[in-house]
Amino acid sequence: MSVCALAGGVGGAKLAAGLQAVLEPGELAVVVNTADDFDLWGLRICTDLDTVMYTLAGVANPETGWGVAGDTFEALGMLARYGEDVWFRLGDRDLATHILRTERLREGESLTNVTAELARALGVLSRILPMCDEPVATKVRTPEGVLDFQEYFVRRGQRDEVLGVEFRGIEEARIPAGVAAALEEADALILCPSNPVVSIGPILAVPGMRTVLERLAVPKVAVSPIVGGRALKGPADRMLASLGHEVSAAGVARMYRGLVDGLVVDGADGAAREEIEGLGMDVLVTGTIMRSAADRERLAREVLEF
Ligand code: GDP
Ligand code: FO1
Ligand code: CA
Repeated sequence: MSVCALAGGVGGAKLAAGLQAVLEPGELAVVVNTADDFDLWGLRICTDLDTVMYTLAGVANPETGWGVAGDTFEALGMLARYGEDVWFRLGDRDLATHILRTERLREGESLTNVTAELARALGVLSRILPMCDEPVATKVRTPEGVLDFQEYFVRRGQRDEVLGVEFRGIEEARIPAGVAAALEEADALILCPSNPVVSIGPILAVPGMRTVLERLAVPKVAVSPIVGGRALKGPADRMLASLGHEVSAAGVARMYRGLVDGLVVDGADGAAREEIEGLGMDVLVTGTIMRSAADRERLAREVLEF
């Protein structure tokens, strides 16, 4: 069974890891948000791609969900000695990924090919596919002005109210051949529990993507990242609220209406079943909080069955 999943970083990667564990090698393709990508010290950093790659390779830092397990920060310490502001925590092992990726991109290789090369070397048995090969950059409009995504997310700790988001460069983005092929082959489409605005949002905003996905004649299921009216981590709840969406599983259902046939919601949101079914979606109510590898696999199995 071929499965195509759409994912951002930490939340998406967890379900992707569960799917990879319960499927046969090669059956999973993960289309990943690249609008968080940015340049730092001359290096191209692709946070969501790396989070998915490290998680699927089993080397992600279990405490943070991002970065490499057991990483050290010697290079960062040296940069600090040179007087650099080291607000973005790049580990020594993680730096190797950025160094190699940057070199390959500079040689003219596509992000799709570079990512495949890195993932293969780490032993990843799934396809990790950037949503596009063109650079796209999320800009966050706040009362303090327009911020680069990582400026908003990491440097300022998501403290600013989000008045709007823009995916700069998205008009030039094209659906890569590898993504088109993965979607064509897929027997099911799964939207992971990722931030609907800044993780799934950019993927759907690649020109033509939403239409292609809407027309896919396979079962399509999303897992709600909102549990009991809150995000488990990060600013998704406040972001939905300030952008005028309802902060609930039903609010997520409305955002994905016409795109998915089913929504998986947490036990805490069981009362929303009728409202969501009223939007024309099937509902699966189950435990969706993934704390352990066993949780990820159990949820992945239930999602596939659903
Ligand atoms: P990021 O790119 O690292 O911010 O990660 P994503 O966009 O992929 O995921 C962020 C979202 O994942 C947040 O809205 C969280 O509420 C959600 N999330 C994280 N862990 C879980 C989980 O175990 N279960 C569910 N249902 N949602 C989760
Ligand atoms: N997130 C942080 O909150 N602080 C960091 O210093 C940080 C460093 C970092 C380095 C590499 C990487 O791949 C991810 C990193 N993240 C960090 C996570 C990441 O930037 C965010 O979780 C996502 O981009 C938001 O979706
Ligand atoms: Ca992200």
